[in-house]
Amino acid sequence: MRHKISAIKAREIIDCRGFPTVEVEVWVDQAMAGRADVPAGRSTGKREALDLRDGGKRWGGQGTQKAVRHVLEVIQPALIGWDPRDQRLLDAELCRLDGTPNKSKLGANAIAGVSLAAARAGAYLSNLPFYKYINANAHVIPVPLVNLINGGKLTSNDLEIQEFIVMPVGARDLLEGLQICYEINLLLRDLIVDKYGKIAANVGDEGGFAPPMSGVTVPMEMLSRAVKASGYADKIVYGLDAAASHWYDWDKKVYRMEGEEMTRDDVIGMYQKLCSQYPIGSIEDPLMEDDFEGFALITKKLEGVQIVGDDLFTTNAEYIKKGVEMGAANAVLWKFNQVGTLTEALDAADHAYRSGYGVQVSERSGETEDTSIADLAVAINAGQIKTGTTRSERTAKYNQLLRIAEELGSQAVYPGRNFRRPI
Ligand code: 2PG
Ligand code: MG
Repeated sequence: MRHKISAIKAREIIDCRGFPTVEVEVWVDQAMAGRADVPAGRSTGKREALDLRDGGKRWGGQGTQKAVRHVLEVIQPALIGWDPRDQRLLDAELCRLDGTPNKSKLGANAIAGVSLAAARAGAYLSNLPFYKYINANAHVIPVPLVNLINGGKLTSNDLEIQEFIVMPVGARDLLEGLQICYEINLLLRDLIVDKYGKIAANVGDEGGFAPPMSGVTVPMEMLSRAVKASGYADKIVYGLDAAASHWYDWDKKVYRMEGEEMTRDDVIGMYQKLCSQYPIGSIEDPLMEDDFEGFALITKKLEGVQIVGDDLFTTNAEYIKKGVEMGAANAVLWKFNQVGTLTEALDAADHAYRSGYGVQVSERSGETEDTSIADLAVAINAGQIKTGTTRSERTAKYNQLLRIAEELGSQAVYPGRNFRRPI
């Protein structure tokens, strides 16, 4: 039986940073069938689809009234009568209505909201949990990447590297993995308070501590002291999101850390040293976003380490193809709103898997209480998810994963050390 979209509603809601964002509802037969909130980045890649903001005085220019209007006045009339389960067709229509390569006419936030809300409506109409609606073979519960120390654009400290992460790869399951990470987090808090005073234990945008640190030596040392004290050293590996585009000096074409200028070789050398000192399992955006060649070089040099492209690939199959051809990185950071529609994001994941690349599902630094990415991570059997530390817009995703794990029961697989190739 076909179901028809009878209305699409959209409104401004507030994200975890106090900025507006778009919420969309897809209505079928006069009842709400699917709702989705659109997250927003701050440490964004320049090839991302455009997150349309109003400009002007209201809300510091960050308003999303234009995007909301585009949903109501352009997208809604075009999609009334469509079956929300025709996801590929519907997403293609969204791209056609926009007509620009980066969704700058309607706004990727307008488009992503409709695309995801339609998928959620499809699950509801099919009477299936969201992850199962996307994939009947969904069974991998991802390893969490919990970023215990935040820097870069996500904080107000001077730490260049954006995220210092622990990955509980030796845990039995997700719950034990989370227990390990949060026990380490409590010990880390004591170390930070001891050294910098209690004011330094405030947290950044993704709920990790944001102490007055810089460089790599001090944060890695402190994190590893907390790990040792926890007794879980053999159960974790470390991860980094360097977000290197944001400490790259675009005019002088050098990297800048703790006041020192660094060449690409210096930066690669720094990672090599770190990897010889600590068990590092994953490094995201180790170099700036245009340096595909540098990514190929570091992927070769740091054999065995997952090199993830976030700003490099922006969840876009076209850039992933380029990366694969050059051997740049060996994993893709997966944020559906970077590309704009669910179909394009699922295609990007498929392309990554077929090329032997891993896929790491990720939150944005501006999130809401929408937990769809937890379901999507299981749906695409990604094997890994990065969704922050404390604060409910982050923990909501872990909590949803715990529910899914319970529902899947003995079918659930926690991939542990195989997070990059879970199946
Ligand atoms: C990143 C993310 C989230 P943003 O760089 O990976 O962790 O930041 O959402 O600001 O792009
Ligand atoms: Mg990143």
